[in-house]
This record gives sequence, structure tokens and C-alpha cells, in this order.
Amino acid sequence: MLGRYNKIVDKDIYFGYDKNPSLNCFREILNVIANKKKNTGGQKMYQTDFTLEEFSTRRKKLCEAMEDNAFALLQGAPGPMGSDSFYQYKDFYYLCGIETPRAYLLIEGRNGHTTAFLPHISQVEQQSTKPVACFENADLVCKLSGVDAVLGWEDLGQYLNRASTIYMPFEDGEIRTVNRHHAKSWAIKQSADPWDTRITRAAQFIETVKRQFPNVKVKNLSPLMDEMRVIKSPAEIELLKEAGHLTALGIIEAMRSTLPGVMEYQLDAVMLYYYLAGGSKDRGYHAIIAGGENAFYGHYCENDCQLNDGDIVLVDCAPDYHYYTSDIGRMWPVNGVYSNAQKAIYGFVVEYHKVLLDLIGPGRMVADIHKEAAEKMGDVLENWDFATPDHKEAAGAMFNFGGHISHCVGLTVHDGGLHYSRPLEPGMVFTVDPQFRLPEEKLYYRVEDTIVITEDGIENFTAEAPLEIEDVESLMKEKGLLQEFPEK
Ligand SMILES: [Mn+2]
Repeated sequence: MLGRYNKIVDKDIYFGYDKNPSLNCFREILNVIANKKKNTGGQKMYQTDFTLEEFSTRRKKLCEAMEDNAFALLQGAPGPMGSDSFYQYKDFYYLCGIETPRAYLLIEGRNGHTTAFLPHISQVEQQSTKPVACFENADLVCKLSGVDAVLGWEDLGQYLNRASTIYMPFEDGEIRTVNRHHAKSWAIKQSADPWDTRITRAAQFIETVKRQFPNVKVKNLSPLMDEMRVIKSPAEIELLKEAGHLTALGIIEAMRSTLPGVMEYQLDAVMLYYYLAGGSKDRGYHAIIAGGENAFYGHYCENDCQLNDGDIVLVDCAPDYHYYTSDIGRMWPVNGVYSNAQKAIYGFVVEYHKVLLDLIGPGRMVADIHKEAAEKMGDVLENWDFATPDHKEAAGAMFNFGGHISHCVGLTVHDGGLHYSRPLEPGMVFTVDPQFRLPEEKLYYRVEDTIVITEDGIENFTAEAPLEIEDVESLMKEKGLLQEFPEK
């Protein structure tokens, strides 16, 4: 019996386990077999969200975007220093789906030939993590991932020898809550610190390549990747839809669980419960849960204050679902009922939001939508009953802000690609996030949804989360999960 399984193990699913497995190890390998059959969840070695054709189409598109005869070279994530699970750099994952720490991917622009350079079995974590692809499973990795060849780290040099131009990312890879913008600004902050003279991992990799191949020209891969990632495929849209659904479920529970005296982080806890229970790995970004004045600080995320009667709370949070995320903004009254002044501002922002959603569609330019929305809202403003003239004036100032149709969303909450400079196209995913600001009173109101452009309009991924005043107030009458938590 053991002999029979050993044979299968050797041939097909030996991913880093001892050749003479203990009983435990053996059990895990059987799990792998079972999961390979189910092809879902558990200890699987390769993703099941995308077909191999999809990855190869992406790589072909990248080849078309590069200059002739160039190579693309990507360094995969190194793996966590602590006890986190492995998380691949987003661009690396996007191009091949391989999740091995310290992997390298080389794509030849002239024919799309793709080689993964993987660590040897002795160089990857063994026994204590899930099975990972490595040099010893070359044939299996090719079959599962669709890359043309798998070689060891030591073989990369001889391939680079043939390259005159190589596209490499200039920024460190995006993982978990880190997006391109973060990577860039973190590097700038570090370079300003005279006692921390490291260069970034991406810059170090470029230096290492250039030291060995001084004649090679290195160009920035990141803008090409950002551009490719603007238009989502149907399979990506499915994941984003699920991420949006879980986002809305989290918000619904947070609304139910809100009462005066509740801590901001407690709303985070109930939202995270829905994300994890729904199959997410984590949050897609650190949650903004901002009661009262905290909401004024755009990216407040300490989340350690108590929610007070009479205040309004801003929540902006989404899961990391199979590497994809979402984005949402909702504001609700801590005591369950908007005051008249809150109702006026919040209601106006909601009206603005609906007008924007109505105007967005394929073929339209973002600047035109902003202009038309401002015109429509001009009439609404005249007849709107605000609590003070200052509130009315601040509402009018919304017409001059060009960022209500906000950033792209996909593998990260703020994807690097731009949807501004050309007509909107089906498959573009971005947020609509009208914003009201009154610094003198430290007021900042906004509502945000993540939408996709379709053939004939839009689909709102986060629409399940209540938006209208009466819907929010009626939901808040329900008892929340948090009220089950034992009192101190
Ligand atoms: Mn946003």
C-alpha cells in the first residue's frame, strides 16, 4: 500500500515532503490528492481561478507592449519573515499564477516563451508550509501553470546573456495591503533617512543584473503592467464581484453592530468575520473606521476610538479575495438616526453619487461626466435644505472637484492604471466616490462604490450595502453580531 502511494508521490505530487514520509506527512499528501481532484480549497499547489490560456494571453499582450526583442524579468515575492502565509507579488501572480517564494519569471518578447526559475527543493520551506512548486517538479509545474520551461535559479544568468533590453519593475512588488503608490512613496521616505541606506529590493535586483550584464538596457515594466490591468477579464470580474459582495456583507453587519459606546475596531472585527468566513485571506487594505471628527482625516486607520452618540461613522473596508479586492465608503449615524444636519449633507452626497452612476457608461469621458453631474446637481443644490449657509457653500464646492470618479480597483484597491485619458471601456473597474469637504468644521462626507463598465452601462459590485437614509436607518434597528460578544 505504502509502496503504491510512494510511487504516485514520487511521480506526481511530491512537492517538498520528505521521501520517507511520516504518517502525518503521508496524510497531508493524501489531502493533496483529494484536493487535486476537488480542485478547490485546502492544500492545492496551483490556483484554480484562471485558465492557463488566460495567463498566456496576458503574457502575449505584455510582449506586444514591449519594444522588439526585449525580455520581461520579474522577481517573485521573497516570502514572509514572520508567520504570515506566502503572498505572491501581484504582477508575478497576474502573469503566471505561480506561488513559490523567491521565484523568477522570464518572458521573451519575440515569441512569448516563458521560463520560471525556481528554487530547488532544499531551498524552499519544507514540511511546515503547503506544498510549493520547485525545480524538482519542473514537469508538473509546466503542466499546471502553462509556462514553457522550469529551471533552477542557477540557470537564469545564461538566459539573460542573450538579452539587450530587459523590462523589470522599478518598484517593489505589491503584496497584501501594499499597492504601487505605497511602494513608490515608501521608497522616497526611506531614501530621505540618512541612517537607513538600503535600496529597495527591486532596485537591488536591477543592480545585480546590471553588474553581471553591464551592456543590458533596463526599462520599467510597472507602467506596462498597470496599463494591462486596467481592463478586467470575465474571470477577474467574477472575483471582483465576489469581493464586492463580501464587502457589502461586512458593511451590513457593521451597520447592525453599531451602537454608542462600540469601539471602531469592533466594527473591523465583525467585517473581518464575514471576509474570512466568505473565503478571503485577509483585508484588501487596512480598514478606515472613523467616528466623528476622525472621518475628516482621509486615511485615518487607527480605529481605536469609541463611537459616540450623535456622531456619524465613516467606514471604508474590503477583503482580499483570491488576490483581488474592492472598495466602498458608507457613513451612518452611531445612534441609528441621522440628525437633520447630517441628513442634509449625507443625502446631498447620495444624490450626487446616483447622478454620477447614472451618467457613467462605455464610450464616455470621465471629465464630461464630472461636468454633466455638476450641471445636474446645480439645480438640486438650489432647492436643497441645508442646516447652515456654510454647508450649502461646501456642497456647491463639490462641483469644482474632479476626483468624484476615482481610482481603478482590481488586484489592489488603488491600481496604478488610469481610466481618465480615454473613453470608458467595458471591463474597466473603478470607484465612484463623491466627496463633500468643510475643513472649518472638520467635516468630510463621502459614499463610495466599486463598479465595472459593461457593454451597455455599469454593474455596481458593492450595491448590496445600504446607501439611502431610510434603508440605513431601518437596517440599524436590527441586532448585530457584536452584541453577542460578552460585556467586560
Ligand atoms: Mn477609494
